[in-house]
Amino acid sequence: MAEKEVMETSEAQIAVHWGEEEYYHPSPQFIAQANMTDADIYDRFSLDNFPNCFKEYADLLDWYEYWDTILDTSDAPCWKWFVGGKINASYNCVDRHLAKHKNKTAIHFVPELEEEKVEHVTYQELYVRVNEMAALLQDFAGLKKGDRVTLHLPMSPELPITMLACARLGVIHSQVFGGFSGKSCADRIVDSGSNVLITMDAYYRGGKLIDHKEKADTAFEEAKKEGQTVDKVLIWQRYPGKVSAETPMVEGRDYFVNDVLKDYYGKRVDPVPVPAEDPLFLMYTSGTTGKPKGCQHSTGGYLAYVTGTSKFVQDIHPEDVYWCMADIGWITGHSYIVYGPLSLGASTVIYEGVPTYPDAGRCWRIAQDLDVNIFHTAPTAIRALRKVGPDEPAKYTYHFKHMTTVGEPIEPEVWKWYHKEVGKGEAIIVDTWWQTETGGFLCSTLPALTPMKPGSAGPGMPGIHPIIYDEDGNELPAGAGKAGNICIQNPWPGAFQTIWGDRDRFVTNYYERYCKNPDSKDWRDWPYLTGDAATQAEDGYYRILGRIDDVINVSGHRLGTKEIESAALVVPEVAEAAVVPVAHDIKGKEPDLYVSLKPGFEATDELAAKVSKTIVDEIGAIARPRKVWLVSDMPKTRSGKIMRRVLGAISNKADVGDVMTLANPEIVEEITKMVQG
Ligand code: 6R9
Repeated sequence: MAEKEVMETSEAQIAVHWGEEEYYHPSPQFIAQANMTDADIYDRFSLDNFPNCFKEYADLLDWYEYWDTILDTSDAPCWKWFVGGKINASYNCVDRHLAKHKNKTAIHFVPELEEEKVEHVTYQELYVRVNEMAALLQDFAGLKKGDRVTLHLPMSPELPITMLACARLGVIHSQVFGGFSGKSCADRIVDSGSNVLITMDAYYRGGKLIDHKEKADTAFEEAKKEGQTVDKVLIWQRYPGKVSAETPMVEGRDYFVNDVLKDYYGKRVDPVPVPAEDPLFLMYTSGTTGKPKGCQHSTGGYLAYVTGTSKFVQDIHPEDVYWCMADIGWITGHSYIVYGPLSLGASTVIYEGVPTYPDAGRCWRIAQDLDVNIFHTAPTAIRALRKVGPDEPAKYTYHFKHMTTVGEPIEPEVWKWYHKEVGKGEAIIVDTWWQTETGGFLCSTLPALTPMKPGSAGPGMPGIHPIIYDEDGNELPAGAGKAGNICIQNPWPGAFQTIWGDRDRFVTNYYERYCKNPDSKDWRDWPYLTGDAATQAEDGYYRILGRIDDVINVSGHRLGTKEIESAALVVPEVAEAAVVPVAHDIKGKEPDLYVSLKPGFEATDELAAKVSKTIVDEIGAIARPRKVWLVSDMPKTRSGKIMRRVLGAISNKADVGDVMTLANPEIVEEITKMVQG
C-alpha cells in the first residue's frame, strides 16, 4: 500500500483532538516517600551522558559476572547491552529477596469467583514452586538453555511460576494471551519452534468456566499441519474433573503438571547464569502484515530497564501492594506485573477475571481487602468502570498513592474521573506510553518530579530522547505542537533485540524509514520508528495521537488490520475484505469489517455471522468485528486499490471527502446508506 494511503487510513486520522490542559501536582506526602526526587536525573540521563547513564539501572540487579561494555553497536541496529555480564532473571525476582523478605507475599492471587479463596504466595513459597517447576521442565520436559517453550496460560499464579521456572534455566518463554484462539497459539508455536506447550485445564471469565485445554488440541493439530510437532502438552489442572472429561487427555502427549510435579517436590535447581544478551522471552505482537512478529527481549537489558522504571515511575517500594490489572499475556503484564515488581521484592496482585464481575464494585473491594496502594490499568477499563459504577469507588476504604494509565490515549475527562473518584484526589497518575517492542516506558512523567497533564503522556523518560519527523523526514522543531511520526533517537536497554528469526523485517519495519546511513555502526544514525503519531507541546510533553500504520488499538490491545482481513479471507465465499477502525466509547476503537463476495454468493445474515465466527476462531474474541458489512463492491481507486479511508469515514460518520476520482464513486452512497441508515 502506498505510504500516503497508510496515513489516510490510520487511527491517528480519527484521533480525538483535545486542547491543552492544566497541570496537576503531587502532594507533599507523596513526594516525601517517593523513590525518585532528584531533579538532576534528567541531566544525568541526557544524550551527553548516553549510554553510561544506564549503569544506574543495571546496578539495581545482582550479577554473577559484572558486564564490561555498556553498549555494543557493532551489529547495528541490533544493539547489545551490558556485554560480558552474566545474570539470571529468576534469581533476581525470587532468590535474592529471601534473606530479608521470605515470609512476605510475592503474589496475591484473586480468583474471579468471590467464593474461591484468595491465594497469598510468599517469596519462600514462590522459590519452592519455581524450583520444582524448573526441575520438571528440565528433567521431564527435557528443556535446556536457549530452547523455546510456548505458554498459553490464563491469569493465575502458575503463569509467573512457569515464566520464572523457564528463566531459571535460560529457557525462552513465549506466552500467548489466554484469550487467543488455538489457531493463534499454533502460529506462535510454529514461528518460535516450540516442542512443548504449557497450558491449563480451565479458568473463569465473566462467571463462566472456560474449557481452555480444548484450545491446546487445536493448537497441536494446526502446528502439526505446519510441520511443527509438539511432543508434550503440560496442563496445569485447576478444576480437576470439571472439563477434562469433555476434552480427553492424549496418551503419551498430555500430562497434568500437578501429577508430574509430585516427583519433583523438594527439588532445587541452581539458576543458570546467562549472558546479559541471551533472550529472556518472546512476545508476539501485531504489525502491518498478517503475520505476528515475535519481539525478542534480552535478559540483562530488559530486566534492568523494567526494574528501574518500576522503581522510579511506578514508585514501588518493597512494602507496597501493587496491582496492575493488565493480562500477563501482554507486555504490560510481563514487565509490570511479573518482572519489574518481583525484581523489586514487592507484592504483586494477579486478578483472574473481568473488572466488573460480579458487580461494578469488584475492583475497589479487591483494593480494600488487599490494601492495594498502587493501581495500574488502561483507559478502556477506566471508561468501563466509570460507565457502570461512577460512584462505586467512594463506597470502599482503600487509598491509592499512585495510579497508572497505559495502552491508549486517555481523554482528559476520563483522566479527571480517574483522578477524583478512583484516586480520591490523593493519588498521582502517570500516563505511560510504550510498546511491546520497547520493553518498558518511553514517555511518562516522573511522579514526584514532573507535574501531570491530563491527556499527555509527558516528557521522554530519563535516557529516552524522542524526536518527531514529518512525512519527508524533516525534524519538527521541539515543542512545535505539530503532528508527525514519533521516533526515539537513541537505543535503551529495554528495547527488543530483533524479531525472532527475521532480522530483515526488524530492520525494515523499525529502522529503515529514517535511517541516516544504513552502513553506519553509530546509534545516532538509526532513529527507532514507533509507528505512532504524536505532537510535542511547548512544555516538552508528548501527546500520542494513535497509530500511523495498519494497526488498530482495541481496548488497549494491538490488532493488525491485515491479520483480521486474512482471517476473513479464510471463508470460501469471501472475495475481498477491508478492516477500518471505528471509534467506540469504552474500547477506544473497534474493527469494522467490509466484505465483498465472490460471484454467485448471496449476502445473508448467516454468512456475515460465519465471517465473524471465523475471525474469532482464527484470532480470538478480541478481534471480533463490530459489524460485518457485506457490500456489493469496495470503493476503489482507478488502479484497483481499496479506499479504506472512505470506508473509515463512513463507519465513523465522518466526511468522506472527494470521491469523484474513484473508479466506482456510486458505491460510496450505497455503502453509506447501508451503514448509516
Ligand atoms: C504497552 C502497550 C503499543 C501501542 C503504542 C500506542 C498505544 C500505548 C499509550 C498508547 C497513548 C499511551 N499506546 N500506551 N497511546 N498513550 N499511554 O500498550 O504495548 O500493546 O504493544 O501497544 O499502544 O499506539 O504504539 P502494545
